[in-house]
Amino acid sequence: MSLRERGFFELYRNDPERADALVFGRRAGIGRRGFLQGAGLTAMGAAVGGLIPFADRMPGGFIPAAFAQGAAAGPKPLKMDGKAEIMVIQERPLNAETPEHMLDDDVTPNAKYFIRNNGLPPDPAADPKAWKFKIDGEVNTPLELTAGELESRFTQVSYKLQLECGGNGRSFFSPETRGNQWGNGAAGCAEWTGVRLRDLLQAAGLKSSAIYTGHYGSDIHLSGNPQQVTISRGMRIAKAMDEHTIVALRMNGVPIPRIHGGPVRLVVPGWAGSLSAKWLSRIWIRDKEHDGSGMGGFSYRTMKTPMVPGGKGDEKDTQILESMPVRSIISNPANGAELPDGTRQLNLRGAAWAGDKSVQAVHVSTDYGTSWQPTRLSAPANRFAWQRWTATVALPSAGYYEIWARATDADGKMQPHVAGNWNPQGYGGNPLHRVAVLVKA
Ligand SMILES: Nc1nc2c(c(=O)[nH]1)N[C@H]1C(S)=C(S)[C@@H](COP(=O)(O)O)O[C@H]1N2
Ligand SMILES: [Mo]
Repeated sequence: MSLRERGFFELYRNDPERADALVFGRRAGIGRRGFLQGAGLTAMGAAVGGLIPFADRMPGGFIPAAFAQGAAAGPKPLKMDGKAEIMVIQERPLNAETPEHMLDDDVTPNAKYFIRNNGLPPDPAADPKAWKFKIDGEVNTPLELTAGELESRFTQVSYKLQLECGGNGRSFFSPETRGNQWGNGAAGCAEWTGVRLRDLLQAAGLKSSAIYTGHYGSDIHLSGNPQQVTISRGMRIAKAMDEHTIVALRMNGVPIPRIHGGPVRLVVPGWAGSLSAKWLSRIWIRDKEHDGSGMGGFSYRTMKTPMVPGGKGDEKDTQILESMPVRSIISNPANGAELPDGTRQLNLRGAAWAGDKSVQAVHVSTDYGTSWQPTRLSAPANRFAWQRWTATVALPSAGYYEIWARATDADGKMQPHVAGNWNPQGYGGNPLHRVAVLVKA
């Protein structure tokens, strides 16, 4: 990469508005962007490494995907036994995301699964089968069970379940919000095996006062203080009774790896990942909305009415984030892929999911959203599994392209072009996914 090109990347990273003005030109005082042409087109072409066949369709005010991702400083590959080199975005607590192109498997292998910790994992269990967990509160008979009893005394079920962090997509918000700056990769779809929470709640006998759950894990607060709870979220009883909400013992056929919450964790598919308590030690059945750590303030909440982006916001105008919004990813090719000269067709693969809902369509565009074509979208392996899609697109000549993917859920809701409904902690950011590719001349 030449100095000039690097300068351009840096300019986009450090001062996207100025880069944008340089490339697209801006008439003084009007703030309206022209089309990419003249010196701007040359500079952009040099920076992205080729012609831009659909330059005239590039929308105003956006950072080319080639600069928006990958070029960012920061993420380092994870080095951990049993894990692939996913991207570390925070070391303590450990948080790591799976780049979209590493989510290309129908079922996400344990090695590639994202990691989200609020505290420090507990010491490895000396005897995993002796791991204890209890259900108490608004039940007739509190249960105390070991992992071994969960396996031997209750029916085991297996489902492929999509799970994503409530903050997945946070980095797409502008202005930046508090929290881990995830792309789309704080998500995965593994096969989980365990006991339906419903079966356990029926065994304990719910009182009529039971309306909410509260979840506790045995991880350690960053302060080291054993009295302090890292995170304790809960859900309405209806979600707890869904047949896909499970107290899991196995992940993709093996005992759940420690970093993913083994020996026992909850899996609450489709809702914010924080409900899926790892190292599960207790489920407290409540007679009111749970008030544990992560239930108040702006935590895991979105705005009821739009607020000024970057403003303070009013906590009373928030609602709990439950089902996650529709999202699609392109898992092949990777952002920044270079394709051999003469390439005129490109096979795409990806995944899409939509919280409690199914996805009815995924569309792709190669011309900045001017035209869209439908993809071949598979049915989910079971409810709450993500759906895989494939498509073949034509690339009319050599040059720089962006592939955009946009999913539509069963209710007709689509991913927006930019993250909407800004909220102080950045939940629910689900803009369409873009990858840059370069067809060599
Ligand atoms: N005990 C405990 N459970 C937890 C967390 C945690 O910090 N402690 N993080 C939650 C969050 S915010 C997410 S997104 C998922 C991530 O699960 P993973 O690390 O297996 O990907 O676990 C959830 N369960
Ligand atoms: Mo999360």
